[in-house]
Amino acid sequence: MSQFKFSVGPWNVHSGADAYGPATRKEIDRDEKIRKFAEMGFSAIQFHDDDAVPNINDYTEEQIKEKARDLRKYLDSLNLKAEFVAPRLWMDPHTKDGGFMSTSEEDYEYAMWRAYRSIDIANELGAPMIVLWLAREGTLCAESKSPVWATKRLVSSINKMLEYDPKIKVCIESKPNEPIDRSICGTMGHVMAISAATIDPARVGGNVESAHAVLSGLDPANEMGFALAFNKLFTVHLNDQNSIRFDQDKSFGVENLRQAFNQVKVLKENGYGSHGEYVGLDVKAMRTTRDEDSYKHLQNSMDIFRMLEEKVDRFDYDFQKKCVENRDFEALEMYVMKLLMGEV
Ligand code: 3MF
Ligand code: MG
Repeated sequence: MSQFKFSVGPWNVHSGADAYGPATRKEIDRDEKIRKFAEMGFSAIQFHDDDAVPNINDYTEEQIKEKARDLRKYLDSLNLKAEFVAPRLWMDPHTKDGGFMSTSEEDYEYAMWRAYRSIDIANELGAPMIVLWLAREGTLCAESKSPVWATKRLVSSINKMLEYDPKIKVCIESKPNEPIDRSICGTMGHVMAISAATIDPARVGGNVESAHAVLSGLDPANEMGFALAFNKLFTVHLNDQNSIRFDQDKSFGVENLRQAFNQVKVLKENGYGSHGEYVGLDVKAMRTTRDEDSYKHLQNSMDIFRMLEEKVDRFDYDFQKKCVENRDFEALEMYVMKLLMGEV
């Protein structure tokens, strides 16, 4: 029995459209997805602000809160929690050149409006934090803005969010590139530095996405460990990624099983989840997947996580200790391989 609770976002079930071709599956209604997530055993839902309140630009602040309250009722009826709300700052024309780091004052104001509305929605849904995936924060043309100015802009924007609400936590989902060419906050190291520079570091932490770590050329388990060392791993986005190329969001563990094992291991060894953290998934179905299999990648990811959890439970720490004492890492490595292949 898994000791972890899982979360997922509505965007994890999608129609299969990509930059090179149209949809290959039917769109599924948000509430139907959420009902199915509950049935599959997820405990919480991750939301973008406009997943929670579609067409958010068309409503007043009060109307937005009212719509969020309706959604809360639906979640309650399914015994689901809301994990976080993330301002979607990459679709609207105002966010063409980023939000918090936009050089247009009007577009910056728009980004802050979305951040404040995300906090309002989180409060209505009972979610403790907002997540900032800084999609377009950085440059497409390196000379178009100063990285010093942009970094300071990120800190001051987060400070405004912390001031707006005395309880809300801000969780940065780092990513080194895509859709931006050069991002400002690429890794957990960057996130920890930004956190320390804010007015309330305890409320600013990180979301490690496995694929984003790989895109940075880093090991996802070590990124998680780094944030855990500072008590700042607020959530995770588990998935997998074949090397440094486009962001693939493959099912958890399918590309690099040992790397996935070590992610589960670092989470388990450090009591992740004991303060209400969820094991979040951020996975995409393949374009070839049929309508009837629209949720299979999510089930597979959860199943793989649980199977790896069992492997971690069986991990022989006495043997590991002996190997470390003898500096026999050949034996330790072979033991891990055998464990993963079901040979021990
Ligand atoms: C992109 C992502 C995003 C974020 C999501 C929540 C669309 O690489 O990972 O998924 O996770 O926006 O902030
Ligand atoms: Mg993600």
